[in-house]
Amino acid sequence: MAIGTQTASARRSNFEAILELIVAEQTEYLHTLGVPVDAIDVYRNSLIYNVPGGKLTRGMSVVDTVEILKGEPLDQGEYFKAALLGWCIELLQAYFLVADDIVDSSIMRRGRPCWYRLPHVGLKAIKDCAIVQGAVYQLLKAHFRLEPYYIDLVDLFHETTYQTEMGQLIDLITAPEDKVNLSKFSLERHRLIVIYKTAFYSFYLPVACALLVSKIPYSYSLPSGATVQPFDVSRSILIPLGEYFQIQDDFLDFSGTPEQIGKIGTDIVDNKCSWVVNTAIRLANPEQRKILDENYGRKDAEKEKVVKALFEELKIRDVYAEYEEKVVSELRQKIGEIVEVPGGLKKEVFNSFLDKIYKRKK
Ligand code: DMA
Ligand code: MG
Ligand code: MG
Ligand code: MG
Repeated sequence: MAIGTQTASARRSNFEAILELIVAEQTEYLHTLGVPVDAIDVYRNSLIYNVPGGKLTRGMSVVDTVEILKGEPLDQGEYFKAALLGWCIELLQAYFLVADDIVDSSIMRRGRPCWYRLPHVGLKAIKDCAIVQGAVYQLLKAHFRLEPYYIDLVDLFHETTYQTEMGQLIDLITAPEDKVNLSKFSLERHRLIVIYKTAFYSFYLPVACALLVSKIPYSYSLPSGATVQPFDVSRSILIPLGEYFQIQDDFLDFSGTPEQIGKIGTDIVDNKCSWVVNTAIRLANPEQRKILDENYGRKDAEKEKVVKALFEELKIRDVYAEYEEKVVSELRQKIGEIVEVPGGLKKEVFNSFLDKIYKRKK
């Protein structure tokens, strides 16, 4: 079947079918190690609860990117490898989220109680997220250890984990939920948090996995004689793209209606170090800053209204629209500079991400 002719829901169910194979394979593997059936059951339940059920955009973008790079439909083996790497990213994310929910004292995730809040789980969730993280490397080893790029894959997952957890740390110390201190906030700080906490694992990691499994070389020459470093080029586009994506998310949390975004924005009451409040901090005069200091991050609907009104007064919507046009034109420019040669990077890899998120309303 040609690229793009499958419906979105067929693509999703093909991808989901691979998780079933992964769970079955893991179960079988643990059997051969002599792990008792009751322990395997506990493990399997934590996988089933925490890994599927998200948007799967990160995982599926590995498959999309491998397809774009190849320029024709993948055979079964190629599809399996790409999808498996996609699921490794989803497993890594499950690990991040289970731990994040404990640290953030969150109540719900994906419309259900957070894993650690189930009565039979509690802080045993820490063990479960450590096992899920271990499963990533077990899967990489089982399926890629004979590939020349195996160590690069392992290194990529390790490095991305380090970056993401560092982002989590900066986020936590900048915006603790119980202590409002806007003097710690700034657009620069926001940028750092977003890049480390989100952009590396959500945008760069899927494409870097796709480049590795597609055996795109680390460096190649163009007819002009110039040298291209495709991983660096990808990073230079995907990190700002990931930043843009998170800024959209922050903006929608303030501007979107619940019907539109499918959730109720809570960033103001939760004291989030979001792009919106940081932009407001930059624009506010001393009086307006005082209003922010006294009303932001409080569990109080009236105070939330005051903050929202101030955001409108500061014309955050216009600032956002301007920002969006500027960042998108810079990204299009960078993507346009890619020179395509057979076996190398393609503009479509990045345009497909950008097309999916430009002016998104949810
Ligand atoms: C979640 O960040 C972070 C990672 C690395 C998965 P968050 O706490 O800002 O997001 P959420 O609101 O989803 O808990
Ligand atoms: Mg959280
Ligand atoms: Mg968090
Ligand atoms: Mg948000």
